[in-house]
Amino acid sequence: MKHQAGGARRDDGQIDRGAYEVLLDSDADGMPDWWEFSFFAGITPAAPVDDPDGDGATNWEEYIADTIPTNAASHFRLATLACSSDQHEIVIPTSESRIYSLQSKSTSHTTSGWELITESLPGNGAKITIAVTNPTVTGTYRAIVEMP
Ligand SMILES: [Ca+2]
Ligand SMILES: [Ca+2]
Ligand SMILES: [Ca+2]
Repeated sequence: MKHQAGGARRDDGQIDRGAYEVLLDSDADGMPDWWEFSFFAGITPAAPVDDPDGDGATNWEEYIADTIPTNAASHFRLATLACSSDQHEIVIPTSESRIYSLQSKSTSHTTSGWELITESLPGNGAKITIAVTNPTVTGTYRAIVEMP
């Protein structure tokens, strides 16, 4: 079982605004029952490592990213990368219920790790463009999606 902050909801004709809500995970695979039921015909057909829509993201990754595990067009990855000498534009598809970070790693500094560009960026359900001005990096960008 997992807990998460609860929001207001109608329950038996009353408004329930509990501080925490229990997420049942009857088969203990990391994905809550409500999520498995909403996309699959029960809680056991959806193994975390399966990729039934063939988009390269496992069911567990689609749950974390809040993408649709039965739609190959719905997946989390950098959508566009426009580069010029003075600006890189990184486009990330987002969900309103997730937060995002962007990191970069230079190929010119072989010992350096990932450097943070921005973090705790709330999603809005649309594509978010992050402009990296005066980029010094020749290398790789990566986006990270997390639950709030
Ligand atoms: Ca489960
Ligand atoms: Ca998938
Ligand atoms: Ca998908």
